[in-house]
Amino acid sequence: MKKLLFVIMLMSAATPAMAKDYTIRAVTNPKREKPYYFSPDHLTIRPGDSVTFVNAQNDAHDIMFDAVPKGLKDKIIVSPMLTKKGESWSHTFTVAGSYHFHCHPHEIFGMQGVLIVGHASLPGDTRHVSHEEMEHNMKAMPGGM
Ligand SMILES: [Cu+2]
Repeated sequence: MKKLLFVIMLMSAATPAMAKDYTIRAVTNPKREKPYYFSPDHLTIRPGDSVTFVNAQNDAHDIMFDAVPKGLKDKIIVSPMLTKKGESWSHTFTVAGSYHFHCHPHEIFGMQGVLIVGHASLPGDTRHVSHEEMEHNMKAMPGGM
C-alpha cells in the first residue's frame, strides 16, 4: 500500500499541467564585453519542467551538457546546431540535480550556463561527459553535425 501511494505521488508530480516551459536565449552581441552568452545563464526549474533554448540571431550555437546528475546514467543531452534566428531546441528535465552546459563553438569565450533541477547535486553526484561522447551523440541525430 505504501508503495502504491508512492507511485501515485510520483505520477502526480509528473503531471504535465504542472510542468512549465522556460526559455534560455543563445545570444551573440559583439557590442558586449562578453559577446557570446546564454540568457539567463543560471536557472532553477522543477523536475518535469522543460527548457527551450532559442537562437537569438543568425549565428551558430549549440547546447552541450558536459556535467549532469549521475541519476541520468549514461544519457547524453546535446542539441543540434542552431544556425538561424528563432531556431530552437527543447528538453524536458526529469532527474533532479545540477546540470552544466556550454555552447561548443563559443566554449573558449565562456558561453556556458548552469541549470538546477529541483535541487543542486551533492558532491560526488555529478557525471562529467566528454566531448567525444557528446559529439558522437550529435552525429547520430538528424540535423546534427
Ligand atoms: Cu554559441
